[in-house]
Amino acid sequence: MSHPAGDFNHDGVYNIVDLTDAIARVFSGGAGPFCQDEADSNGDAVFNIVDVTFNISRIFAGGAAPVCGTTGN
Ligand SMILES: [Ca+2]
Ligand SMILES: [Ca+2]
Repeated sequence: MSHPAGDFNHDGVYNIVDLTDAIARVFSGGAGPFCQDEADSNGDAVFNIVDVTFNISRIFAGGAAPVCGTTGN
C-alpha cells in the first residue's frame, strides 16, 4: 500500500484523522507518526505545528496538497 504525504497515522489515506492525530502529537504528547516523512505535510523536513496548520488549510479551506517529506525517516 502506498501512503500519501500527510498520512500521519499511516493508514493509506490522508484525511481529518491525520489532522487530529497530528494535533494530539503537537499539543498533548500524543503518539508520534509512523513515518516522519509522511507526517511532514509541507515537506520542510520537520514535523511541527506548521504541519498542523498546513493540514487545517488543506482539509478545511482547499489549501495546497501535502508534499512528500524530506526528513529521511
Ligand atoms: Ca491517514
Ligand atoms: Ca513540516
